[in-house]
Amino acid sequence: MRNGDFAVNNRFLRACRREPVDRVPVWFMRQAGRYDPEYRHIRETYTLLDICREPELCARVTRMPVDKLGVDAAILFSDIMVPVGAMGMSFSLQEHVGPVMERPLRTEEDIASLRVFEPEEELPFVLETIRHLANTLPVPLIGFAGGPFTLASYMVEGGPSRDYVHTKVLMLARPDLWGRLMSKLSQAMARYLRAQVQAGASAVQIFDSWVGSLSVHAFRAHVKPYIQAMLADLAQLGVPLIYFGVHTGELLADFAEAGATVVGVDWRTPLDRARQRVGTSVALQGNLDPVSLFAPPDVLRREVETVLWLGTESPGYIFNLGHGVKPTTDLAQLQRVVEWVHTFEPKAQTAHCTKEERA
Ligand code: 1CP
Repeated sequence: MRNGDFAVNNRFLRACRREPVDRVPVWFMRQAGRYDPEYRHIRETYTLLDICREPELCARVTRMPVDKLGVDAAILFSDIMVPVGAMGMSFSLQEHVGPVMERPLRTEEDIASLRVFEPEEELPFVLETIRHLANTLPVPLIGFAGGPFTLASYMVEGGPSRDYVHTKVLMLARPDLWGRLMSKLSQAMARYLRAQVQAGASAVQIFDSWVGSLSVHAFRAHVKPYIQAMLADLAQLGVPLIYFGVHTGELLADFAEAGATVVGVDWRTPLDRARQRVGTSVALQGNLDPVSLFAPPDVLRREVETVLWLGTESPGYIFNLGHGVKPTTDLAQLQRVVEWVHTFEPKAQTAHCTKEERA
């Protein structure tokens, strides 16, 4: 595989397809961000949304962790809220808080006024950034969008929430309106992700970070059908489709059943248990506790190795954290993790042997 004139490291894509790899691939959710002094310096002049709207700068920020950490994939620098603006809802990203809506979405009229937008028209800067990156990056680029439940939670609550009261009450008490909201969000995000792939993204991740706040039966009744439709639509593109949320141990089997080809796992569920739940037809991604990056290097190394042993028990494994890099993480710790992952012998992945055969 080549991007422009560069030979591209494709072990990330191979692992997504459960093919043998020379080394375990690694990238980190939120790998571009505040832990990096160069990013903090850029943020003194530009807001996060300024960066997203400036293709050259955005491409530079996307690339920074590839050069500094040696990760095997880049993730587009953006935010899950960027397309929410394009759907017609105003918001701001507030320091130490996160996304805050100008006016929360609560009524039938609010839902009716949401636009399933045309990405080329509303977010041309995202696609321009991707086109630029696809020709220059030495690793595959992951495009992304928020999952419908997670986006709905910000829109309906008006900002970050602990218990999602308004969102869940809308879902339970007005399933008709909830269905309209989920349809619009899943259609808009599928269209947005399709445009990202057409512009040059080699894989996509749906960040449904807060979907694990739902019971299994609520997920099945009120969210899964829309994820399934989204993933079926995107499957035609032939790229890996990663679906991720935190606190989702009980939902993992449903994630695989819904059509994800890579299932993201948070740190609470051991990867061997995750594998039992999802079966062998999907790849797994995860799941080092992001807080372990604050432990001394020898302790961190043991944690990394535990994750690696469990992850490489079966083919199709991508090392990652169980959630995003925390802003005060030491860059040197992330560099160490990449080195340890890359020097680990991925026995099961190359030889396809079982745990018993290896013992
Ligand atoms: O300027 C800043 O540094 C503010 C922090 C920040 C950053 C770095 C925000 C505000 N967004 C981002 C970029 C971002 N957001 C990326 C960058 C690409 C990467 O390197 O990974 C990505 C993938 C996201 C996705 C995102 N935004 C998610 C899903 C992933 C996750 O962490 O669960 C969510 C939930 C958001 C909302 C959001 N935006 C920003 C914050 C602080 C939050 C979370 C607020 C909350 O806890 O509810």
